[in-house]
Amino acid sequence: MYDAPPMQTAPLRILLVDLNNFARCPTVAIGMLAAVLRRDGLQVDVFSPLAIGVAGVARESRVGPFGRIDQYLRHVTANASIPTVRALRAHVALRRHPIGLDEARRVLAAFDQTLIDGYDAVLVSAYLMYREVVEAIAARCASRAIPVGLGGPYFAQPEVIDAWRSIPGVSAVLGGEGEPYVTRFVHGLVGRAALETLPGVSTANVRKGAAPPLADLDALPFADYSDFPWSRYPNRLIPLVTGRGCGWGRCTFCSDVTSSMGRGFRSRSAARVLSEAAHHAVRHETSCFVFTDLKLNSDVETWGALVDGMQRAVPGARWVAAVHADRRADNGLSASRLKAAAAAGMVRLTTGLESGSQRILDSMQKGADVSRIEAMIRDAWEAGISVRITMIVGYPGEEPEDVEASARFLERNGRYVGRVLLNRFSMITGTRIQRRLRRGIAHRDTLQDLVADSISATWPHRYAGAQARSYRRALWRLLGETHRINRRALHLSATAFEGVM
Ligand code: B12
Ligand code: SF4
Repeated sequence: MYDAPPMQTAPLRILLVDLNNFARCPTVAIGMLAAVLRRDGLQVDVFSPLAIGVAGVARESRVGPFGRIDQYLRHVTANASIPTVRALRAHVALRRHPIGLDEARRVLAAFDQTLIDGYDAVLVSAYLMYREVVEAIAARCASRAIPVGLGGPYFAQPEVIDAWRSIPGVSAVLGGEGEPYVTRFVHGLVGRAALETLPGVSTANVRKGAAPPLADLDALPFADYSDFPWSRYPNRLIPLVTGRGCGWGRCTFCSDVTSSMGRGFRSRSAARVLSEAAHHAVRHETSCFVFTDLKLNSDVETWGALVDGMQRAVPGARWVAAVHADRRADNGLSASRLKAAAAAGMVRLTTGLESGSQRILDSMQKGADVSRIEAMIRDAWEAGISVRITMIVGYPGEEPEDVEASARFLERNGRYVGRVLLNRFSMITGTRIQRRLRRGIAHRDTLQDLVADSISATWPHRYAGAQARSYRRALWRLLGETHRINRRALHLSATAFEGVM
């Protein structure tokens, strides 16, 4: 159990601002923090930009007929050696920012209206791309002498904390998972106490590392999703979390395992998760769930117990999850287990293929074999589960043959795959590859114009290998395959989850 909050006469009024704003389902972080604060007797309102019609990032929008050309131009211009081409690209990217100027104005105007209600403190949960909005919110609160506390999924790396902790008007940043500390954090903010005594809390004067990963997940209350604008979601989807972190945790590029909740694998018991599913099913009148675990088959026993218990907990449940076809003899993803998962309502899975080249998978330390991923995808398809795969191009050391191998993988398996998300490799602060690069161990020669952007935890760069004509030819082929797959209609049972994962 966690520390009890100090005694209080009248309950504090807190405004929780959701800048992870997603148009398809509620945000786990907000649901968890609201539940803990209410359990501890605080009065909480949630400010969600979606409630005023601002939808945030369109995660996976429908692919148009010219999608292949669009994707190709994005990849090629990102790696162009001519600075004007890159400047033009940056200009276009700015116009695609998740919250454009108009939306930001609407969010801030609505925020001003909300503040009139009077709050003792404002807590902001933010993805890093919302810097300007966070600054504007903090300035508005400062002018009313309302303390602001900040947290979010990527305030776990020292560079990022440094880049955010001195925003004028932000009293403190909490790095790491908030549940054990958020109530004391609020009391400290309101009482203008020395917040640095709390684990993971940094201020303009003192920088602390993120709080250690939270151990006993079963002790947490169920998330509270009552504040979300339910009428604005296309479907009633409930996010569920079984474990935090990933049972593998070694992929060099992975910034999920360097995030606030991703560090070190821990799991709730299947019984607790199933009883949370049943609770939300009644409360929100739905039977659709999105497991947000990084790898739901991390602990094979828990995964098996979820599959076995899901229909008993919520009759008619439909759900989606991410899995990793790792090298364990039993990774929980055999043909028979996948059939059982389908029977338990799993309509879609997402998995990181990353590359069709074994050489690249090994260099990423993916801990997986192309052949086994391929078999798993086919088995899932046969079981009636829609499959989404994520891939990366431009990983340091990637050659045209590797991109060709990825294209060939999709040519072989396209009919078994419902969607492909192909990302250009992004170097993220804190990942194993970035730390290695910083120590000068690898890759510097292939990454050009590399610069640190700690505000967004990225290291923008150009990949030297991508400039060769043979590489571009291979990329064009790969994009042709992804385009062909993504243009198809989705398996009917999975459409409720389209754009989520
Ligand atoms: C599931 C998930 C999603 C789901 C959303 C689920 C949901 N509705 O909640 C989907 C698939 C929709 C999604 C979409 C996107 N996501 Co996402 N997502 C995740 C994932 C895998 C898990 C999130 C989760 O369930 N967390 C569980 C909760 C408990 O953890 P938490 O969010 O970190 O919150 C805790 C702490 O951070 C802290 N905390 C958080 N806020 C605050 C505030 C205060 C005041 C305090 C004190 C503490 C605190 O306490 C919380 C409780 O412990 C994370 C990966 C990760 N490792 O975190 C990425 C992640 C959060 N996503 C990310 C991104 C970039 C996106 C997209 C923009 C991707 C894209 N380009 O399309 C979109 C944006 C969608 C949108 N907002 O419009 C990034 C954010 C990085 C950043 N720069 O900030 C992450 C970290 C992935 C990564 N490694 O890069 N995502
Ligand atoms: S299996 Fe997935 S979540 Fe786990 S470390 Fe690799 S990429 Fe990250």
